[in-house]
Amino acid sequence: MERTLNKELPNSVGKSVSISGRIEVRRDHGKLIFLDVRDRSGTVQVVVSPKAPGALEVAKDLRAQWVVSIEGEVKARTENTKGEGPLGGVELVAQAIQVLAKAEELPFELGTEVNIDTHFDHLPLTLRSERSRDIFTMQASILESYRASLRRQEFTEFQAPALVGGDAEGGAAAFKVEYYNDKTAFLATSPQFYKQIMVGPFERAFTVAKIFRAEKSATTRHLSEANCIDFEMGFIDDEREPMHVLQEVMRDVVSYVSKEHADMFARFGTTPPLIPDEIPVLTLQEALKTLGKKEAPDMEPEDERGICEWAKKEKGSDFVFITRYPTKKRAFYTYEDPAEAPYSRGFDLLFRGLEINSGSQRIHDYEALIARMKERGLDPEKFSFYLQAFKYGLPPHGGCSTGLERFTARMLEVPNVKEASAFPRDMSRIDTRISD
Ligand code: AMO
Repeated sequence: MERTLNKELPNSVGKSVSISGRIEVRRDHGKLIFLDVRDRSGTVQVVVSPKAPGALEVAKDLRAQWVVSIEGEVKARTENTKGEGPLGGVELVAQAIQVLAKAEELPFELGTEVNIDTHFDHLPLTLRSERSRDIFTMQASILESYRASLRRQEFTEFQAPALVGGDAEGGAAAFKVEYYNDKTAFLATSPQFYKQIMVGPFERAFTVAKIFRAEKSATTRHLSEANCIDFEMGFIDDEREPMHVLQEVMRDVVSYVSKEHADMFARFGTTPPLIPDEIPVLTLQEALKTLGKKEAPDMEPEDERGICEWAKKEKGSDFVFITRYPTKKRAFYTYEDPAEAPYSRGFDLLFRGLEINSGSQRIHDYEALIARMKERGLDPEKFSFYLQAFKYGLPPHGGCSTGLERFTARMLEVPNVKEASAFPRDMSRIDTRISD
């Protein structure tokens, strides 16, 4: 019999159908066995009774996570036996059960809270939990709406390389890779150079890129491999223009996920983010002053949390921009207007206590860029490929990068960014633990 998806069962009352899915729970009630069977469209209750002795015999062996096909008749449940969820109004009375895959006894009940390392050790299993499904459904929605917003704003998507000849950030630690002819290559720390080059052909370009960071940071904010959504745009006057595009993206994403995933926000005990008409913008020194702190070249994680609390309370915003970081604290390609020195045209976007995006206006003048490289002790010869973009003329431009895992984690107020990476890599793990 052809497969019917669980979501179709409310339209199939009285009919005989075949469903396929995974057993979430088996409950024994006297002579009856109840199964909760999940497929991609939802979970439905199956009743197995002695009226179908063959099915009952199979059902006695079934356990959580077994994969089955079940034929039976769809019945409406009465008002006082209705279950939870959108399919709680119907059940399938089993006539025959076929086992497609058995599962060994689980190391713990799925959905119960386990230590985060135990969760990561068992990802092929734990990713099946409702919590993980929610996180990665949310992530997919964020990415989809982020892309749609950039396309609407006339950006063209391109694919950036993951294998590169050097480190684009001139400072971030890179992973080395053995390349041909004894050449060392690196895993990209950022698609930075490539998105700037793509301003040449497209004026407005974006990419969803893997970034690899070898910093020895064992925190709840750092992954060794992350996904970033990077855009770059030409013909700007200053950093306010990419900030404005980013603000529109954030508004589009928030609007989409608020509409699509109200139930998820509730399950995670949070609410859709607040985003006012204009996201508040503070210079670094204004932010520190607001927090009652002395002048400093950067913000500590506790300052990021503090200023986000302020923005929420005083400005009704879960987002806040911080601008005017000292030029020397930013990447070498960051533009500094002489009138604004020693502060640069870089910015960060903080969201619910964490930096999720970083960007700037860039140096677009060839000679000025070479001068800045030399100032930083970087050899322009090593950047000759990238420098061609400037040698042959690039308009004033700027852009930024959002960390997808950080954005997802803060969207659902998940405390550890690693939980928002389906297969997290960090100092102690590539799928399995590197060492104990
Ligand atoms: P930056 O290094 O700030 O800027 O990275 C941009 C964004 O990427 C995310 N991110 C990370 N997420 C998880 N783990 C990490 N180790 C990690 N490192 C970075 C953060 C961060 O805000 N080229 C510039 C961007 C630009 O100027 O356009 C850059 O790479 O969310």
